[in-house]
Amino acid sequence: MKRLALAAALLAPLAAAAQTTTLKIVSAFPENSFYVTRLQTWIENLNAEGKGLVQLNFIGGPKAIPTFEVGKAVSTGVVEMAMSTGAFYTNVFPESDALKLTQMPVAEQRRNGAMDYIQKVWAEKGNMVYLARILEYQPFHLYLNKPIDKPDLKGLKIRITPVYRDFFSALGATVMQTAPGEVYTALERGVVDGYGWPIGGIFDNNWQERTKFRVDPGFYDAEVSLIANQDAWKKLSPAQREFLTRHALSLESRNDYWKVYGQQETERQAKAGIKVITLEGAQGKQYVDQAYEAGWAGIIKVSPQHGPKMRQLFTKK
Ligand code: 173
Repeated sequence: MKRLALAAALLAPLAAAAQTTTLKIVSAFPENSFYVTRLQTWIENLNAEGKGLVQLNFIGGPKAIPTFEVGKAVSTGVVEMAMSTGAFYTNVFPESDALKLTQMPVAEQRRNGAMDYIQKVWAEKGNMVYLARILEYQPFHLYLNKPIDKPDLKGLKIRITPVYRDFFSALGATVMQTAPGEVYTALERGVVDGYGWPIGGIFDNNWQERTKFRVDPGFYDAEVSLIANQDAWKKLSPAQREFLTRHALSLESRNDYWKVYGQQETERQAKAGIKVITLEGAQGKQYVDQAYEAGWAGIIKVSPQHGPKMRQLFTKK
């Protein structure tokens, strides 16, 4: 009996160590972006607390896996986790781009059934576990180097991702898709006259040097999320899943931070000399309405199956 107890005592730490699972995580946003800084802080805390249970190994950004390949890598299990936005993995399933159209905080999405629906679609069509939305309260804007006086982009070349394609095309723009990592060069070479991006983040890669105007109002709500490969997730123990979920939800619960960040970035843009072109009153409202109309038309066209239900769940009543 004594000897058995001793053997068990000796083996226990080994067994615990053997249970530690290390998951690879990548970012679809550039290495030097603020989103990644925040992600890395989160990973460090998680790893400190998760010793003996689960560890995250941050592989890197688009240099490790190109922006528009990250979704496929998660879906197939090349990496177990990622920080991305849905617009970057429409090549896995087109509904991924619909999260930009949510009109209520993610906390409310977790109450009204929207999150259940998101998790179902992400699992069925992406082989993904949708863990947490870690960016909200960040409207997208159109940034320009040529002035406009009405919502008409005819003759302008605009850098896009799927987020902006339907809307900017509807406004008459010629659109060109690039990953965030290629925006500076496109502006520098004059390949584009402007770009879409949220209110925050243009300083991360010095785009302010190549930006003259921001168009207000903003539209939609930028989304960045933590996603995981579903097979890898199922292989984790309940304790590991609970731990990761708790940490992901903890980050999600701190999204109010982005409201402050949005204000700071707005001021920073003004100080950097970026002029605001405001579409006033009815014209501004029409611009935003058109954004949602064009956005939903695009989603429903590629997903008659889920688009209408998503629209119902994501739209403010
Ligand atoms: O690259 C983009 O403009 C884009 O689609 C996006 C989405 C969410 C946050 C930041 C950028």
